[in-house]
Amino acid sequence: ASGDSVGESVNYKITGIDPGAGIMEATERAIEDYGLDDWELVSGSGAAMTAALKKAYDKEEPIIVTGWNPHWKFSKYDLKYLEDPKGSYGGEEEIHTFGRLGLKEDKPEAYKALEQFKWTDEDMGAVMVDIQEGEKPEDAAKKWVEENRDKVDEWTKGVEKVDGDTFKFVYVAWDSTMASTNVMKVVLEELGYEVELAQVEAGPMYTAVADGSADALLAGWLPVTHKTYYEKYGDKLDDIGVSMEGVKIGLVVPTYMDIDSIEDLKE
Ligand code: PBE
Repeated sequence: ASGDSVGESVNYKITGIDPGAGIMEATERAIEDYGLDDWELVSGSGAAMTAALKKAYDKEEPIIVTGWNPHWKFSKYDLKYLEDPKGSYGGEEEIHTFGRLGLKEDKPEAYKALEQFKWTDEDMGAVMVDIQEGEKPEDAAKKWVEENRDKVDEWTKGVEKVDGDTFKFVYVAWDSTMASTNVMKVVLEELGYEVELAQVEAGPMYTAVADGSADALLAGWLPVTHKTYYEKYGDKLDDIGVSMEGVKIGLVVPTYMDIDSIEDLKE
């Protein structure tokens, strides 16, 4: 109701995602940096966050979520990032592909495809929207690959086919990561690999590649989002390449909310 502070209107809650996500650490930092002592970051999952967002949005109620690009929610709802003058969330980031040490020697063909894998927010968005609308992740990925042969051909340029070698990706159930991991699964399968996807939490995703129990992960957000993971495991990872530039994290609200900056949460 009018007259209430933003904090009161959302019970001083920020709707977060899974506790291991880098955006959760960044949000705890924002709470510190901006002196939001009364505020609480509530953890859950990517799916619970988007469900809460939809529920609030349909009733035009206030809500503050941890958000990131690429994400289908920006095509479905009118949303805005809160300005972050203190830079708690960093700036534009890149998504890195990390492989286990020794991958280049053991699976040079898959390695080369991963090295050449690079796409855009718009590309990934098409896969994400199909998944969000109910298509199976693997079917949405196959459809994208069929419709974007020119791009896939760039990734597989000069890559020889293999005969049934295995390849294991670890991933977290973040919408963006599900899209990329399923697309690369399809691409490596076309090259002759038998590809396994293992869904885990963020910490185990990094440890699996660092200890060699998985071959690669496609969700290395740097320099800020996964800074802590990278400091811990970086020397046991092969930084294979950057699959996307200009990605971003922050606090996101519907445009009907009358605030613009994280600083407005103090009032
Ligand atoms: N995300 C999506 C992840 C990385 C990919 C922004 C939710 C995070 O660790 O916060």
